Amino acid sequence: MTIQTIKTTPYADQKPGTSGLRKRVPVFSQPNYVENFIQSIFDSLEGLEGTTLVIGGDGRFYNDVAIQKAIRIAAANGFGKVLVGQGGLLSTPAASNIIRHYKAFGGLVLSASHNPGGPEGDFGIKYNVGNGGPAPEKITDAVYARTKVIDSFKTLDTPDVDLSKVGTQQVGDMVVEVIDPVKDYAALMQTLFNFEAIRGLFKSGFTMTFDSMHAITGPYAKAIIEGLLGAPAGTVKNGVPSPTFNHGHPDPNLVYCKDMYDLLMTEAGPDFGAASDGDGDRNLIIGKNRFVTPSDSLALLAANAHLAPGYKAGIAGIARSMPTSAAADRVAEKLGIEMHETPTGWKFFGNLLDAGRVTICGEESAGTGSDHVREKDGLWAVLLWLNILAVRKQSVDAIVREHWATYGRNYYTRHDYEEVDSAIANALVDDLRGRLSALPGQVLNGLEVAYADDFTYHDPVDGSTSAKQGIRIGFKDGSRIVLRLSGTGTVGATLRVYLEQYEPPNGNHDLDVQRALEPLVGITEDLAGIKARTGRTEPSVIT
Ligand code: VG1
Ligand code: CO
Repeated sequence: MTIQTIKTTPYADQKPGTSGLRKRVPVFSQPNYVENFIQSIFDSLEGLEGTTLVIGGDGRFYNDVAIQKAIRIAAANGFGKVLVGQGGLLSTPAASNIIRHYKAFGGLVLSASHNPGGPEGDFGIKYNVGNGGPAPEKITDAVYARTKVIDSFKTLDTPDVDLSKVGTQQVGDMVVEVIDPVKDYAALMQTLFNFEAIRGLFKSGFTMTFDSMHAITGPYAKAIIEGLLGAPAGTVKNGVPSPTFNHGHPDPNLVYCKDMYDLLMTEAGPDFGAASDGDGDRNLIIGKNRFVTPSDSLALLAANAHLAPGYKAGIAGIARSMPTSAAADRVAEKLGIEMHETPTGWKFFGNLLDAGRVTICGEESAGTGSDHVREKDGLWAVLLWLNILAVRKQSVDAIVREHWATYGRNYYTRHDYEEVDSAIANALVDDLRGRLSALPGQVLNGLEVAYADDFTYHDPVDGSTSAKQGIRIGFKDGSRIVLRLSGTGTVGATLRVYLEQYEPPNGNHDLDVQRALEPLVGITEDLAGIKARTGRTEPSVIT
């Protein structure tokens, strides 16, 4: 086995987005495309010689090819050891845990998350640092700069490594250890939650359905929910990871989990329904007759976290991404703890979690997590919900209603316009940005604008600044419109419009969400002209 230095030429499009580099498989399959990116990551890191790297992916199409490349490049670049999930599999939160648990230098997470997979679908590569979390912008910027000038990469002349069995093998001077993807994660969950109480809940006749969407959480959910927690076999649906996600779209929302939603809205349906995405970091929560929005779920989990053993001493603070509703802010206020508003993307929570300033974080895009790892964690959110249900012995619906009666309700929706022409989307955002300074004080559709800006985040821990993180228009009554372009889409641009309206504790909590937010839709159209500019009469996805 000899280390080879192979000449290469740069690709111009390897800029990491909200969560790593995501492209269609045909793009990733171009000669040296994967090699260039991984070598650029390693070139941007200092002190990796002899250290441990974690590698795992969500099992999507091309995972098996990319993982072999990654192992060879890691060996040729001087890593001492690679820890890889059996079959090349690791959920994103499990990868984060393994990096932390084994004090690895970092990790490569191979996933395009909730994006569809397959030969024409999406693939992705993300680098996580030693705290287990996504690399901060300082590193992703350096990686991108490197991809633009890279002229060679190092690899090893060696056959594929057998990832099918747990155990240790040698690749050049590097050790490859294939590990059980589930074991350490399941152990961590048992330190956080009252498994006995949840077992009791299932014994009492409580029923649930968990949809793994043919993606990575199948083995985790089966081992934990059906295994350790004793839920009946069949509770976990679609639990075998498939390279194409069975030709589905592993995004746990009301569009792609509509059947489950419909089932939960019937008397005959189970008490509780949940799902997770391609790489297992997102969650969907539906109680009987009650869908819980991710923003509400964050607030509810924060308000009730002390009911789980891992959080019984209370939480230090809460952080949410800027477009996420302010429901959690009201909980933080009541608890008298810190509240932080960060840009979209989990990488912005890392510093706050490391500094112990926040314990629970969340995003409106179905991501919730805590300081147990440095990624959002789908199954964690489901288990915390189960723990809360087991202790409170109430239905999801009753718990949600009580919450609104205490804190008020933040009506909330997100309208996505997918695959919009990039030039049109950029012009739309630029034009609106140019008009923001004139908005405060104006009355639009009966609502007075309190502030209008393009969100800039000042990280209170390391002092770094991230500008242009999304347009926010806030109104005097607490309503809010947010507009931003997605950083995870792979075709054209995706315009996201986030709408929110606050209804106090004694207000009307039973309005239809889309109806309640109609006035804000009107204001958005007047301001941004989405229909006129894009020709779209309605959003592609409403969540
Ligand atoms: C989206 C979500 C964001 C999330 C990101 C990665 O990003 O809005 O909240 O952190 O996906 O999640 P964007 O830039 O497309 O809006 V995942 O589960 O795809 O890793
Ligand atoms: Co994901």
